Amino acid sequence: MLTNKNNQVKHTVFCIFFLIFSIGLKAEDGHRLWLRASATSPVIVQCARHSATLDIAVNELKKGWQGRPGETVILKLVKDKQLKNDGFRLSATEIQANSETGILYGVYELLRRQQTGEPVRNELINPSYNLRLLNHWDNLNGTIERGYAGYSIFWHGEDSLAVSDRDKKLWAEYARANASVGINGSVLNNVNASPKMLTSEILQRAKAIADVLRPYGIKTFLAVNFASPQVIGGLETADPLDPEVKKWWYDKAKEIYSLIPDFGGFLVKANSEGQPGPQNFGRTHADGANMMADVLLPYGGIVMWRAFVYDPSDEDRAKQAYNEFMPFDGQFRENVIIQVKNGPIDFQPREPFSPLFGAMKHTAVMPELQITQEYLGQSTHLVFLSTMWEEFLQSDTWQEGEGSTVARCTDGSIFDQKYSAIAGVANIGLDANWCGHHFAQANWYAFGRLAWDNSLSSAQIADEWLKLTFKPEKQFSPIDWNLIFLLPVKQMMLESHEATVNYMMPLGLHHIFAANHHYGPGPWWAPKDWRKDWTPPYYHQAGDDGIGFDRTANGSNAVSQYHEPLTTQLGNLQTCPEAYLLWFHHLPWDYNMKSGRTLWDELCYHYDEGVQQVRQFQKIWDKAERFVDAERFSAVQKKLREQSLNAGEWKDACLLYFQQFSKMPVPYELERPVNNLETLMEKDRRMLHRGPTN
Ligand code: GCW
Repeated sequence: MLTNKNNQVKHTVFCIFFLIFSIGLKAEDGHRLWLRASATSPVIVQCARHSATLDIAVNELKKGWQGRPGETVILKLVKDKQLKNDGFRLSATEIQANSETGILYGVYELLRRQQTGEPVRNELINPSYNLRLLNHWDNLNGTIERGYAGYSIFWHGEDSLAVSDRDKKLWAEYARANASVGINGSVLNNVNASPKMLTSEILQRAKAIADVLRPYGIKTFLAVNFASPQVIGGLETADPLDPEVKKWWYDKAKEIYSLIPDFGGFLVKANSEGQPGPQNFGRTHADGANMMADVLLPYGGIVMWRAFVYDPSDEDRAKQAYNEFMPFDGQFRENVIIQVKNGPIDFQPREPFSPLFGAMKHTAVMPELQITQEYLGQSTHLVFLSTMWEEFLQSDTWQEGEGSTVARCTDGSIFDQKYSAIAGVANIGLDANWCGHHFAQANWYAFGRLAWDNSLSSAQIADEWLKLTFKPEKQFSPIDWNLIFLLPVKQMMLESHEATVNYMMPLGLHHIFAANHHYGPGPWWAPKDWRKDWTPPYYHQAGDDGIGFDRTANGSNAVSQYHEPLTTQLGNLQTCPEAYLLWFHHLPWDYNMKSGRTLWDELCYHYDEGVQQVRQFQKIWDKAERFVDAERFSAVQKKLREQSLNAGEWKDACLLYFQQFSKMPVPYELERPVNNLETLMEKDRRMLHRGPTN
């Protein structure tokens, strides 16, 4: 009897426990991003004024307050010279700012601290960059160039321009997520811009989007096609010095500002990969950018002119943007910013920084990062990009002596520039979880946090994001949560970029993707009639004599575009970091590495290490199962399995292909290849029709 009763009690306890457990882990589709927390106690908010932005700030505090119950929080607009733009002063009970958006950012900061347990002291917090922008490569037909998370949240087709409540709800959620990490601008369409973007019908929809984004402090920008005056304006030319062309842009700007009074400006991809530009009319990049800048100036608008230009010439692609833009340094208007990709080629898994950073001393330069993982496993591979961006931002250009990091060269600390900015190519689409992979949300988050504070560490960002995104709503043993979830999963995130570099292109290898999908390996891919600079052999230069692109003085001399001591350091085998070795040097297969191994063996070790790292990630994730709701757990688990499989394919494809030249064995202590080269090449051939590599 007693035993029965005991059993019953045990059973009831178990049921209650089970109930709490399963409630705590209710399925999540990831739509709430890092904004899952809700208030645990009441708060009184004092704010002297009402406005759309301030009302959002007050509501956020009430909805998310986790501080002392019944506390009074004061939101105060001030005139404080120490505060830059959207900066704010923060204490546990008061936020002061010069602008309403500053107040909003202060509120999100305070709530984040409460949720992550970070202390709040009396602090003054200013953003690193004035403009912190997302670039959406969204086409008007709803597709997204290099998008891996479904269709566009902004555009559903040119015959589908009416704005629905669903659209508005989603745009508001998007704006809120951006504001919560400090992003304050969105370019709504692809840099490969349709001229139709500037037609009056499409601009109406842009206005509707801008109206939803505005209260969250987000300015709207548009990517424009340089030939628009010809294509939609019916003019005979788009020559930037032609008076009629100028007038066309002048009238267009007037129309845009009548719809969107706080419109931010234009983003332009000109004379790049087939896009029209001033050079089509015998004019220069400066002529083109300045004409647009003059048109936007009266309204306070800016032009972001991209430096991503290269031709199929004999010149090393890595040198071309520098060659093209340096002669114009100092010739651009004050409201032009040259937008430069982090590396000199194209968002590769690892690149040295572009030599344009710091070198253009009389022109504002802004970094362009790629949040969408075009070359980093798209929405299948778990790759936390923050470490890569941190490495880039902290790279020393030496342009104004030691410590002239890319961060300091672009945020106004070193060069006096009216506008400072940073852009990230968005990874956002209509998928329920916005980014395709639950962990890809961390890259959106990290971009915003680094744009706000370019000195943050990736460890800090990962820590915040994991707590906000995964902390179970029900209490678990904090020790277990820390030891089994937070610490190992954070470690996994921090290692994930290096792991990907290892299994894709270690030691400075780059652009060895098959065809145009930019997903799987294709070191062999080189159709005879194709542009050489769009084929992997152009980049890896593998042959019987060795591997790597010689960019020393004996080769393309790209090293000369860097400031000393970098030119010497990168050009010298003793001092060139091994992470960039094959970016700058062509070396024999038996070259002696620092480890004592031959170059060939070292390559094998890196590829193998990458595969082992992903296997380790799988274990970490599987162990963390009880701390994650079933829906997100299994989605990530499945993607990790695929990543593991792909990592193995990368390793086998590259090693078996390169082995044809090295003629050396994969070190016997390493696992043997499990895929045949022919099978992998055949897999790639089936994807060929997708188009060119670029
Ligand atoms: O790397 C290339 C991408 C293109 C992209 C281009 C660019 C928008 O493959 O899809 O076009 O970069 O940045 O302009």
